[in-house]
Amino acid sequence: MNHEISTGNAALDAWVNETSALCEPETIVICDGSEGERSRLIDLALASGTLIALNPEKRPNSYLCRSDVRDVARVESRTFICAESESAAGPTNNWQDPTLTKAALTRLFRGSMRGRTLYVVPFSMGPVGSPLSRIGVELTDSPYVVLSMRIMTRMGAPVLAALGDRGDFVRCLHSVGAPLSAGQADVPWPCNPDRTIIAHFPDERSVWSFGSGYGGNALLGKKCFALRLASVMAREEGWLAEHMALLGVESPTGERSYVGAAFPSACGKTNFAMLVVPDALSGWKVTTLGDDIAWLRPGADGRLHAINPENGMFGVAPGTSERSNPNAMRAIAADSIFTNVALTDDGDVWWEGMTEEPPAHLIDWRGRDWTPSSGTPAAHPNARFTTPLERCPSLDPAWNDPSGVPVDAFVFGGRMSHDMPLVFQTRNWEHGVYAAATMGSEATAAAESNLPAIRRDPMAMLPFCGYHMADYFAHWVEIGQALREPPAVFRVNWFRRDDDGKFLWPGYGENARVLAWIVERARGRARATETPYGFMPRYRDLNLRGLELSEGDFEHLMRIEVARALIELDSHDTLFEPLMSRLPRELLHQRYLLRERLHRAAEASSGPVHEAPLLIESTAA
Ligand code: TSX
Ligand code: MN
Repeated sequence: MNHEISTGNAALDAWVNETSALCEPETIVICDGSEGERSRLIDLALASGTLIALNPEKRPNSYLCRSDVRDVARVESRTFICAESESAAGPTNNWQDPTLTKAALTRLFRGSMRGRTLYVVPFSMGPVGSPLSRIGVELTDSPYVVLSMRIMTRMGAPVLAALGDRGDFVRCLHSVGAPLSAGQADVPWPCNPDRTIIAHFPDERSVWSFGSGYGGNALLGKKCFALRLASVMAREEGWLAEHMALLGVESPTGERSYVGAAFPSACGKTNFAMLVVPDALSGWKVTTLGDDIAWLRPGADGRLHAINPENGMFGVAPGTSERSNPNAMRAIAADSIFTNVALTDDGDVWWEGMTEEPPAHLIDWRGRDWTPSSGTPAAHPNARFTTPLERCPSLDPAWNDPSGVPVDAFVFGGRMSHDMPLVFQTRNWEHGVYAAATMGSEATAAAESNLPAIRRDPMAMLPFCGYHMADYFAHWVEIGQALREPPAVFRVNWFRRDDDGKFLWPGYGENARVLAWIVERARGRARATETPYGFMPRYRDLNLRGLELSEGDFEHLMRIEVARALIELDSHDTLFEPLMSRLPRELLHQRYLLRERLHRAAEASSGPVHEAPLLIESTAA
């Protein structure tokens, strides 16, 4: 059991040896990221049944993977922030004592890799060698994780070279937690759901993940490192690690703007990141840098500069179609891994929403025969595609630029059937932080009132912030105050409905009309009117050419009913109350100012407030 480890980095060698002594793998492989290594891993995964080769004519170089039915999503209840103190983690995180947790994990990991190979996966979050990038190493006993990390991150020998003999790295330890005894046959998806735990140690920049092989639980560069640990690093070092898509917007004059966009789950963030501009908006173009995470740092020019730390997309498959996301459909046409989707009779993949008519026969995500009358989904609702960003047809030319791109605007959105307008620009940075902090999506309508319960998800970071959410808000306020040109901040809502329940806004590619107004507005050009919520486009301020959107429907789409807005405002307290002891005064001030603006609007309007939206004319930028 003595392995000669030589990665070129003494600290890494020592950590691998220490881990090997604890987990007792049969062999150790240091991953170089080569094509040969990839094909060896695929052969291994095919032999064990972990992967199924798809029809190379339909889906070249692509594979299907079916997880254990108990291991299909992130498990927030078993995800812990093991900060020094419970208050450092804050009331929105699960906290556990770091010393006790480390001791328990050490017992769990003892012998956990028996009969398996320990893969050493060096990876860079961000372009290799960029000052905005950070290096991590994942030690894992899952070939599926290695193959996925090879898509989702820059991985292998170039990263070890960049790390050098002295470089520091984030330690990511992962085991599926299912040791093999000698001669025992493996299962396609080994895991240990009863003992799953994902523990983050922000003070030592490490994460220990046991028992799950799935997505965010196991691909530790993504949510665990690039958001939970990185948010802590970012706060200490004066930058931001955000749950944001990153996109470029090119105007008809060839001017390029960059936008960071944060949405809670099920709002179509990946679709937005890869949006195809309709013909009616000729000359405008949207390009993609990333669909999930952005790292942003103040530059010498007083602006925020962003990179996407990832190298691939790990997108939800159900609902992805030619209509909802043609660029994604082209990206996943080859070189992709599909997890928990359905298999067609001709060796291709299918999921709910991919086509209007389902195929007559499929093998479902559990490996069983399926027909449209089966009464269960053919693909798991959280089924995923894993595909390299480089396959994305709308890829932005700067996606791999080590200096990142300057961000002109932030867009925050949620899913709201009522009340929340299609778009508004916040009045200034602090107001933007307030609007981002209070964003959310509606849950099912509350029984008593006819106002739906809103699940707040500040900056879409609730499950991903590695420290106290109030300190996170304060960090946002500070970052913007130090910028000479902070990004303009917008709220959007694609999901408002009319009285018959019909969506008022066509969404999808047509969102480019809103995006065009946003970037023009960020540059001080587009016109707007002042409302209690901020600056809003009038009917004539948005390019709505070729859309059948009546002025009446537009008015409904943008309407602010003051009485309901005041109730909405009061409900922000549910979010703030547990954070109150550390909440930055700027947010309390913004809440006060918003209330004042709404009260003034109520007084100014004659007659019932719900019939009188306040639209004060203004040309101010
Ligand atoms: O992703 C979506 N986006 C963003 C796209 C860039 N979805 C899909 C749901 C979230 C996963 C949307 N659904 C969007 C949207 O903008 N808007 C809607 C609501 C909607 C649904 C169907 C229609 C219109 C709007 N149908 C017709 O107009 C025919
Ligand atoms: Mn995400």
